[in-house]
Amino acid sequence: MEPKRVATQPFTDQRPGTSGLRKRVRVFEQPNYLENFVQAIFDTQKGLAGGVLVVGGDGRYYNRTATQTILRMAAANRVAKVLVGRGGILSTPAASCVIRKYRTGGGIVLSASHNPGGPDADFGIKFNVAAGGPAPESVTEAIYARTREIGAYFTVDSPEIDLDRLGTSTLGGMTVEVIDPVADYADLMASLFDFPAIHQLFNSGLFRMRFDAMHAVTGPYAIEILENRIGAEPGTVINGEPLEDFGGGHPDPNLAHAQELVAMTQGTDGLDFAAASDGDGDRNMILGKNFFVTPSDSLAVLAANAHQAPGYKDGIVGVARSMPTSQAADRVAEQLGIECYETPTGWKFFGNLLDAGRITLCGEESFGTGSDHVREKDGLWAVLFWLNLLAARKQSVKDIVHEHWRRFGRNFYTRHDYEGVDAKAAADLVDHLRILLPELPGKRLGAYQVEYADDFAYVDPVDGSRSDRQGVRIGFEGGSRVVFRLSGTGTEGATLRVYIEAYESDPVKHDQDPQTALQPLILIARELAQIEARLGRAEPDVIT
Ligand code: VG1
Ligand code: CO
Repeated sequence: MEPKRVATQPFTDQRPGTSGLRKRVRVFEQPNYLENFVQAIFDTQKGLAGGVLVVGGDGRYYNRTATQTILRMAAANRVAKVLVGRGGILSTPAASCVIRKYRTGGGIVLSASHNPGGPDADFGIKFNVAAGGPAPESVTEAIYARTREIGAYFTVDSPEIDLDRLGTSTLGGMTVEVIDPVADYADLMASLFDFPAIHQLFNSGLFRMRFDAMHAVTGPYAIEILENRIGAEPGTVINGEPLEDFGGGHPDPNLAHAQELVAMTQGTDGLDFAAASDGDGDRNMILGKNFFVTPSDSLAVLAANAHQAPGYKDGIVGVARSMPTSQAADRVAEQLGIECYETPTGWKFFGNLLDAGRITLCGEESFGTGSDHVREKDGLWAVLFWLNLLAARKQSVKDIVHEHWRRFGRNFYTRHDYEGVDAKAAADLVDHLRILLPELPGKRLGAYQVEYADDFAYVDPVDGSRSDRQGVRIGFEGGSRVVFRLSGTGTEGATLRVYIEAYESDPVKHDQDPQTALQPLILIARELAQIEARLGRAEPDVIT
């Protein structure tokens, strides 16, 4: 089976965003579109030839087609072996786990994460490096540069590989091993958390929980881990059957898109614990009875309590958070006397810090939390960590968080998203803010005194690489902040994200609703950015 060279023309729009290349399925279905991007990976990542590659995705529409295409191209590009999840499935954290465990050369992950799926919705592809994490900017930029000049791709003529049967077959000179997508990941979780203690909690008769897989990839993972291995009652996992279109839903675990689950936690009969994950399994939402844990707080609580889980019993060496994430984790790091890093948005920026052993835990405000166990954020991991805490501390979610606030103070936090706005108007809005920046320090905005105002730039402390223009931030005296940035994961128009944070040390005030507590800052942010005038939107589409 000789490699076949197919002539192609470059596409101009294949620059990866915050997390890989995400486009409408219709865009990926154009002849050569997927092939060009995949060939650009092989052309730039020379080490893949002769090595082992992991392939898998979140199971959305086009996952299987793309998997077959990638397998043929991998064979033509002289990859020695591909490990592929059964059915073409691997959650994003499971892909990272497999890449690392079998010391492979990297992986290709097929996902558009929390974006809807289906023939009229979104698809995505990204390359993860041998350490298991999303490729750093230097690599994604090299892949993009290659897509701009590509003239041919390589494939083989072959029948489809049977992706549904575990075991090994060959494709040209390449070995294809279809692996159980859940087993390695489930074993890793069992090594980190106290499954027997969680089992006892489940069996106490005093604890009711649900995990909402949102008809996305985590269903089989959650059923295996929570129900089969730990012994939660059958039916604990809801919407557990993965569907190519996620049942028509928006597989984004937040207060706007997981309302069914939120409702189950409310009232006197509400569940004690509920959690959800996103399309590709790397996000998490944590809910207690009548209580929502803000992701930024979740990171801080896990950092403060990490030693309670067996996998972290010796404590943590440092934490990192993305810039727009609240500073709650910083306060924990300060008390623990460990390093705290502030990185740009996107998991790829945590990779070097994790590899260098400078941090153990990291997280983002966008429902992403993780640790050095893999190199992706990890939804079920966060859920198990919380269950482990609940079992160890024998307290409710709400009590754990309130106690945390009493000890460290509360960072009130919210994110307001203006979705699908005009891309030019959104870019102009950010430019307008950039122009304002130099005059802001020292100024009074309402009751707040501006301490600093900048466009966040990050110099990676490990390799010295620099990333500019990562978001406009305006910091006020006392630790309050507003941050503005444009989304890098959308596929239509632009999305403006406004992040608002205020610190409150007085426990008497900790019970306020964040939207109320933050109202003055919300208004300042809207006015400063001229949001309504520029975007024609009086209110955000999504509040998290
Ligand atoms: C969003 C989030 C970001 C996250 C990224 C990928 O990016 O804000 O924190 O890392 O999605 O998450 P953006 O550029 O749209 O703000 V997911 O679950 O794709 O893997
Ligand atoms: Co995701």
